[in-house]
Amino acid sequence: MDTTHETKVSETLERLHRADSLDALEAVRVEALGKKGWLSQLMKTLGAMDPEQRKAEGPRIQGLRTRVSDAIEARKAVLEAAALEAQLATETLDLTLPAPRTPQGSVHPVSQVMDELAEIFADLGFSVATGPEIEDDWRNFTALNMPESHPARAMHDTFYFPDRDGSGNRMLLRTHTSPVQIRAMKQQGAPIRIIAPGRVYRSDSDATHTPMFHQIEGLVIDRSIHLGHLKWTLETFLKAFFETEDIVLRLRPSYFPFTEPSVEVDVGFALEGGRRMLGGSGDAPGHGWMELLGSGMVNARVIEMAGLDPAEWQGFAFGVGVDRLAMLKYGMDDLRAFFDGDARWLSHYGYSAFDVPTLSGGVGAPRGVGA
Ligand code: 2U9
Repeated sequence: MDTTHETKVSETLERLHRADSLDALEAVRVEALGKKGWLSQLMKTLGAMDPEQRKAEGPRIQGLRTRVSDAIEARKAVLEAAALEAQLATETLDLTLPAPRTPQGSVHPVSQVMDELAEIFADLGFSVATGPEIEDDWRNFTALNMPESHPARAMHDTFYFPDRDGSGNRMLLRTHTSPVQIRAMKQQGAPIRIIAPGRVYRSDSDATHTPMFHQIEGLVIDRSIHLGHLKWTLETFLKAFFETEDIVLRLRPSYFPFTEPSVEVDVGFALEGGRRMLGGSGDAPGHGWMELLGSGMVNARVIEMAGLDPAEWQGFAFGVGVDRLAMLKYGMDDLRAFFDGDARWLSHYGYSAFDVPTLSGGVGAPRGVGA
């Protein structure tokens, strides 16, 4: 046994025992096991020995190394535990400090208005129906009394797919949500009371038209439904939506292929400081009428094509742009901004998911409406 090496090991173990910080420990480790450390140098001498000598010396030197490195690890564990203890004893956590701010999303005005509408119509006994945005020609046009040659198809210019339906017509992006009502009538029959909210598409683009926009359509089919029911329903809905009793409607004769008679609905407003404020008759001095939505009694041919007997069943339908309703209620003036995804616009016009809801689910309507 080489007593010099044993002495070195004892010395190293002694110094390790005295090392009172991780830095001090590291210094001892480097002196023994660092590149130039005495134990590393000793290990190197093994390479220069002849095989017989190496066989005798190898296990001994390796044993020294193991004793030293085990002792280093053991001391390191003790010092690390002590360092953690010390840190825990001195560090405190102030739970009263404000939490760091995390970016917060908001509810898009279209989603907000959709929710409000679903709630208002739920109170009137309507359920929500949905359907695909890619439709066939029959459900989007023909079943709504717009056969292939019908001129009204031109107003619904849309986006077509190369894929064809069973009749050889190209599939298309729906131009209104009406195909949803056709599906519902065929599946559920009558009576029926539904709203169909969703995205619709037309080849149109300017400040008030985007190629994709949102619609909500309503459909009531029952026995003995008449225009009076339509007028009451629309009036009740608009009063709840705009959160005011002062809503005056004007029903104007119009034409849609899917309704007969067809009625366009205007709402009275007052001009106050250049802003349109809903309320009052549009015929009063300083007032005007603003077109809001389209509606009518469902055309008997549509009822028939949906598989119901028009002698037994009749009803009313209406359609309105959800984006337009949002603009009017919340005062935005450019429809395109709705779909730009600009975070600044969204944080200005978006709604907190935690806002206290009003009766309609809205967050309190400013009475001024967009130009
Ligand atoms: C069925 C039968 C009839 C839905 C109707 C309108 C009138 C209408 C426009 C409002 C603004 C479209 O978003 S808009 O550009 N809609 O004027 N929509 S009646 O009539 C239907 C729907 C389904 C089965």
